[in-house]
Amino acid sequence: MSEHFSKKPNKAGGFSSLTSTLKYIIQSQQPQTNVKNLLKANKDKGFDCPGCAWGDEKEGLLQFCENGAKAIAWESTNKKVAADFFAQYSVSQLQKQSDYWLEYQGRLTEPMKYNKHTDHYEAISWHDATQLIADKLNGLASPNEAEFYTSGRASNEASFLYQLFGRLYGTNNFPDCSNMCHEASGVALNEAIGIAKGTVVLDDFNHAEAIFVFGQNPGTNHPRMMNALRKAARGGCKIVSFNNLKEVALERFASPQDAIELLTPKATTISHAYFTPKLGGDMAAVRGIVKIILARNAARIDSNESAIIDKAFIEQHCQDFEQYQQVVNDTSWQQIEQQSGLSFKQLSQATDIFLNANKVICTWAMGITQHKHSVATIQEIVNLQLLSGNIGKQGAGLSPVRGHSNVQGNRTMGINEKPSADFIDKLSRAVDASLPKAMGHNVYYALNALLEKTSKVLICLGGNIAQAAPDTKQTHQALKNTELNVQISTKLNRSHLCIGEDALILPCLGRTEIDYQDSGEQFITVEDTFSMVHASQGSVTPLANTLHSETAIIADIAQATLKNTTVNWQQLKGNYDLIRDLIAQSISGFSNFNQVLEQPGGFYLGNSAAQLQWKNPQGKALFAAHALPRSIVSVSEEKLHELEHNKQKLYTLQSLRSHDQYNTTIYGMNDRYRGVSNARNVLFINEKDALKQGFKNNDYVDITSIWSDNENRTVTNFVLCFYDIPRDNLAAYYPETNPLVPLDSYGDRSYTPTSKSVAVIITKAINPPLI
Ligand SMILES: Nc1nc2c(c(=O)[nH]1)N[C@H]1C(S)=C(S)[C@@H](COP(=O)(O)OP(=O)(O)OC[C@H]3O[C@@H](n4cnc5c(=O)[nH]c(N)nc54)[C@H](O)[C@@H]3O)O[C@H]1N2
Ligand SMILES: Nc1nc2c(c(=O)[nH]1)N[C@H]1C(S)=C(S)[C@@H](COP(=O)(O)OP(=O)(O)OC[C@H]3O[C@@H](n4cnc5c(=O)[nH]c(N)nc54)[C@H](O)[C@@H]3O)O[C@H]1N2
Ligand SMILES: [Mo]
Repeated sequence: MSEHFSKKPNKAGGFSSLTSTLKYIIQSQQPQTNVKNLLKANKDKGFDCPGCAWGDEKEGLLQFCENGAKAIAWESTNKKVAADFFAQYSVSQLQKQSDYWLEYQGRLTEPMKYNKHTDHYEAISWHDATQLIADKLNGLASPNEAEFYTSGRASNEASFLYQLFGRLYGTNNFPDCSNMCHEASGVALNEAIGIAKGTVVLDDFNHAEAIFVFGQNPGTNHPRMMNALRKAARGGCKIVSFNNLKEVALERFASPQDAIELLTPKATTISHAYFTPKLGGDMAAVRGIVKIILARNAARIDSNESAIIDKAFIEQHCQDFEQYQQVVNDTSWQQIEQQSGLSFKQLSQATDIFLNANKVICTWAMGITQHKHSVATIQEIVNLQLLSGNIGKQGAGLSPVRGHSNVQGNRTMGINEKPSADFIDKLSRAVDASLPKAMGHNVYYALNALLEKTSKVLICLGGNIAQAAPDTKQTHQALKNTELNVQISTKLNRSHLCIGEDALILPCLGRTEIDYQDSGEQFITVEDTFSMVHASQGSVTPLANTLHSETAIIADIAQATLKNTTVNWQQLKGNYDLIRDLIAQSISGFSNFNQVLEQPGGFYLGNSAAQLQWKNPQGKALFAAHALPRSIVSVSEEKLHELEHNKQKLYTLQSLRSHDQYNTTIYGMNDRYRGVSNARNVLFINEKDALKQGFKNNDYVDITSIWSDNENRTVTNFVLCFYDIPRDNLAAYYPETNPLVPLDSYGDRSYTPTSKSVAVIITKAINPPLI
């Protein structure tokens, strides 16, 4: 082994999880505050954990997990980044620091404005900052020259006001983190079942007989989902994992809340069967399962036995089954096995489990959504579920597991560059104003518009677009082209350092902090991945009295910008109940919003597909009949010849999260569940592939992506880690590998960067570090 790599642990969770939690609480230098915070996480009258969008359980003493604790402790630090900090460091100096260092400096506490003459950020009053934004926006030739980005932590109240402001100002330019995340799920589900959300609720996991988990690493990214999986597995439900890597939590998990599993080597076996498809191979894998089901069904019908597909469900609820059957017949086993990397035998085993269960849930996350053919892949998962009528019954359904804690709520509130006509109509009536209907910009179009300088102002409600978006060089250039870059943030990150003309940092309250306005203490609301809406209220004193809430910041900017506004922004800012009243009038499903919130645990927004109502134009659940993609990555014949000529091997690379990060926020340098310590520039590779190219474990390599333009996209000095990963596939961490993802390499119809399938070559490092 080496200084960085050791054997991966034989279980996830347990004692190591508890000690890691304590370590982060102590490091925050606010242990008392954070213990108080953790006791309130995801509890009634507490705050919603900013860690992920998983739903809350009704019972249980503690409702947080190791990585939620990290997120909370990261926010609740007593270190401040204020005017003196920016006087000490110029922007050029800050640019040289790592992402980890930048965020580690503490919480932003004062509004700051960039001074290009000194290259330093300097303090500015809230009033002057707000006025600067208003003047700049009002000076643009068209409202469509401004981009309003949102990251998925923003509350329902903040995101509702934000989109209302943007639309009253005159644009639908609402790029958001979801464009880089679950967009494909939204597009696929909307078309197929008439609603862009998952059809299950948390309790369904208690009733499922099988759970198929595709392309997701819940041990790290949705640790509270592990409780549901563990409980299900212990109750006899069969869990089947499809993951490019053997993720230890999906193999064996120990609950830190179970004394025996905590203190002994014991753990619960999670996956009954574990398959490691090739990157992008899930559509082929599901196609294989369907092909087996249809073949077995046909054989049974030939011998006068009852069907194994749910014919009644298909006839009553579905459309286009015949076309789909045809496409399945036309898909060869050779293509299925080659693209999925799984054998007929393995897929038969998965089929047996699927057919033996009367109620199946399919969950998925980024391993499914960040490919070119993600929409088609998700629709293939829908097809599988429709075949057995696994929608609209308890314990069965579709479950895209969302990332950011309120990303689903943001969309419900109208953060959407392509709003429906119904949405705009209802909102227009509620505020008695006409609103733009034309499609606006998603992240892809926003970055292009900034690159072309047809967009000039970027306002970001949270997030870190500079590091989250693909093609880092291009993305940074896009931000540097802005005439005004406004970042509403809690922590310093690279998006504050990519500056064109003017830039503002507007520091805001975090989830854990008390939000006090004119009418008293406020709470906000969020929607989880199961469409449950509930309140969230911070309880610790804000780190500085100069911090404003996101909601207040937006209301002030709106009031300063909009001349003849029908909305009383100051009133809304003073009392969030009034914002909720406006939401109740503007958005379907929220009537009596303030009243229904009073029930403990919040309220369920409902899901039409789960009620077997199909709200797409066809009024039926659709079997989408897509052929399998010709290849997973887009590389031209010409490039392939060139690589062959140069004897260069083409790999497919996925970029993923370590255990010590929250998206672009790096908490530490370890990835405990994969046996990695003190390193992030790591490239996971199959030993056979590496040896064939003459590489050893721990060798340093440079990675270059292959794309149709002549741009050189290379990252250097990644250390090779031999790993149990399919041949021809590689894995490395995000955001370090974002420079490799070409901006134009995006999902069909989702425009999501293909972060899980980048065509790359690897070469010996030109300038390896001296050891
Ligand atoms: N602690 C923590 N929690 C988080 C986040 C975080 O960064 N840290 N981020 C939040 C956000 S915004 C999101 S979207 C979610 C992300 O949650 P995940 O989707 O779990 O995140 P990734 O790390 O990108 O993991 C992708 C998983 O899919 C697998 N995979 C990759 N490609 C393929 C493929 O083609 N097929 C299959 N079958 N598997 C594949 C990878 O091996 C990996 O296990 O987590 C949320 N929660
Ligand atoms: N290569 C590659 N790229 C990816 C992905 C991948 O898997 N691979 N994943 C994609 C996914 S799934 C997502 S969701 C995006 C994430 O994209 P973003 O949501 O834009 O990024 P985050 O890293 O979550 O944002 C972190 C910053 O948010 C700010 N912040 C934290 N809390 C708050 C708050 O309460 N309020 C405000 N206003 N600001 C706050 C802090 O300043 C912090 O620096 O990245 C995408 N990019
Ligand atoms: Mo995400």
